[in-house]
Amino acid sequence: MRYEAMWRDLLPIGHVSGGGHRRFSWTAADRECRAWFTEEAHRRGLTLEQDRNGNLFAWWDVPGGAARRDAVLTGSHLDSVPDGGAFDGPLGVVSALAAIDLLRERGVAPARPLGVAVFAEEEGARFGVACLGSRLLTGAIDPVRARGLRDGDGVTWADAMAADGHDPEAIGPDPDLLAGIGCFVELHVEQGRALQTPVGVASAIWPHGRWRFDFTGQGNHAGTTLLPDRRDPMLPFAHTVLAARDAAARHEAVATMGKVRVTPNGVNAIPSAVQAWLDTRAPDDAAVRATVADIRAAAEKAAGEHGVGVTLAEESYTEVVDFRTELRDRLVTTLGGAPVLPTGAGHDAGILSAHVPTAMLFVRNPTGVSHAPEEHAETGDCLAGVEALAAVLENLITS
Ligand code: HGY
Ligand code: MN
Ligand code: MN
Repeated sequence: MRYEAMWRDLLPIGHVSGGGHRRFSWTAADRECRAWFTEEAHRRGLTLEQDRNGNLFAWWDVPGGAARRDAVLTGSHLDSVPDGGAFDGPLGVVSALAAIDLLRERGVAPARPLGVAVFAEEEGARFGVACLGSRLLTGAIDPVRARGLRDGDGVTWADAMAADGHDPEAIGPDPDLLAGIGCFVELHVEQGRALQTPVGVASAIWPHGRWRFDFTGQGNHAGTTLLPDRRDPMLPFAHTVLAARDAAARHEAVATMGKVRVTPNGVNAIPSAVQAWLDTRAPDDAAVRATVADIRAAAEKAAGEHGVGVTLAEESYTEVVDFRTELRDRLVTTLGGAPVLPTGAGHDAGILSAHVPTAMLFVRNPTGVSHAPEEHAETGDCLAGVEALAAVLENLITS
């Protein structure tokens, strides 16, 4: 089993001096990640395919098997948030390949195809919509909108794909590929501190969404513009950040404003515009909507007081994902019992769950820290995750 060797080769890709990773779609780091996955797939004699949306699939097909029907799919993603940790995404991919190694060492012969997926743009870190690859595959996003998504430099998804040699006009739903998938099981590092055993099973993904505020004021000189003469968009933005925290506490939700873009972003210039993104999540939809409504009201009130314009656009929203299914119970039974817990983190499994039976395995994260360089999981727990995934996959591909 090449578990350590895979990490040795993968960890340095996109690693930055601050200790985290920057693996953004259609960049050099992404190309290196795809090359790494391609090599690991070929090393195992898996059939590697890239779909029309940039998702990668490595298939262990049944010898002489007919077309892929009722396939078992596992895997996750390799892209990261800015300065992301080593495990969010890669643990699911490395564990899937290592589980195949174990199954082969144990002489398991699949009765149905087993695939390992690497979904594109799961974090939405460059183009703004999370799980873009799985949303495109399932038709959960309009390909026209997807082609036009822009990164911070104004580069579109279409341009970035084309620069990497792929046809952006081809992106969109792939019902044939989807029809061949019988179930999807994603292993992922847990991104909270609720899991107290090496491995757990997901019960649900909280509803969550991303919104963009656009505050528009009047650019001006920082030294010569008197306070009463200012229309500074930074002020209602500041109010909105604090209002987000208050609203989340009020509605037992979480709200984050972690990304802001200031124009012109000069020390001695009053900004003309501030763009700020809101990420809000809660155990139920009503709490998310109520939190966003309160934050919007606070932003509009503060903007009005400062003579600043404000608009709010919903960029993506994911309904609650309920994993209480026969597949989840089958995982728990196969593992001889396992803790079942919800997560506030979004995953491709959440997108696919609307189309194929889907379940998730979590591996303990002792600190709960994620989306940061300090993200960590103990090797012993990760290897327990590989064993659990191998047991689940063996059960699914042989019966
Ligand atoms: O944002 C999320 O929850 C996931 O990491 N994309
Ligand atoms: Mn993530
Ligand atoms: Mn992830």
